[in-house]
Amino acid sequence: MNKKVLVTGVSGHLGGMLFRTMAKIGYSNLLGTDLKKKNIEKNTKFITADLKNFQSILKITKGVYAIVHFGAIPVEDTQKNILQNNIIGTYNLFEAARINKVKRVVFASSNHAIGFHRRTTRLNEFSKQRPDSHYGLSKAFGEDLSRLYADKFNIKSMCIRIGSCLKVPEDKRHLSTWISYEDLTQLVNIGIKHKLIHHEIVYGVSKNKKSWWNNSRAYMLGYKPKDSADQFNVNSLSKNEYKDKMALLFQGGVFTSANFKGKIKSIK
Ligand code: 15L
Repeated sequence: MNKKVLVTGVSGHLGGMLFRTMAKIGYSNLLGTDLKKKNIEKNTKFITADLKNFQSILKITKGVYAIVHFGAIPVEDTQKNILQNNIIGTYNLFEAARINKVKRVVFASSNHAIGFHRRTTRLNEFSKQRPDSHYGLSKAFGEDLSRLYADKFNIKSMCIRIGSCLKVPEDKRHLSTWISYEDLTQLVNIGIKHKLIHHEIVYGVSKNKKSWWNNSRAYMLGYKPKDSADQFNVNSLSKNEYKDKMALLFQGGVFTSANFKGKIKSIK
């Protein structure tokens, strides 16, 4: 594709990975952005910008066809930091996209938007959001914001509720939540190119037997995961999370038990 695609958060783990893999699968007009330039290969286009600064986002979204939005704090943080970086940052991005007539956004949502669902509940694209943290709440907000901008302004979007995107699974929870770099790249590519997308929620997960998510909507859109957590040796995976009994009950794991003051029994 030679239309201009902006990737936010390219100095980070997944934004950086996508910036590299998308160039390899034929995106010839990529622009990367982040707060600081880190691990960016030579001969790639990069502009330093702060998502909190609307004017600078307005500038870098000019002439852009699609945005792959991975620029955010990727874990739990203070309410203030999440509000500024993830919520206001995402709002600025969509508003700039509307003004500059960007056609598509692929939004990096997270399993933490649905983290307070129990591990025994199988979810699909219609399942209720149940954020497990300020971070998860910012992802739920991004999903709703993108739905508003799709319905009201016809900016097509795909929200990927990413499980655990790592080179290899590292603990037992990842047997359910893991997604490989290649499979995530495939989903992002569908989000940019699929003709029938309006607003989509899909799960960013490989073909894991133990997955908690019915990802049939992603399959309908053509997703064919190549990898599976099943291929890894369970015995070599870290069992550390098993010290936290509450985390074991809920899909969001340790994000649910951190600072928990509620009643586990009441969370059905
Ligand atoms: C996420 O959304 C985080 O960005 C990542 O650091 C992991 O915690 C992942 O979810 C996960 O749930 O494994």
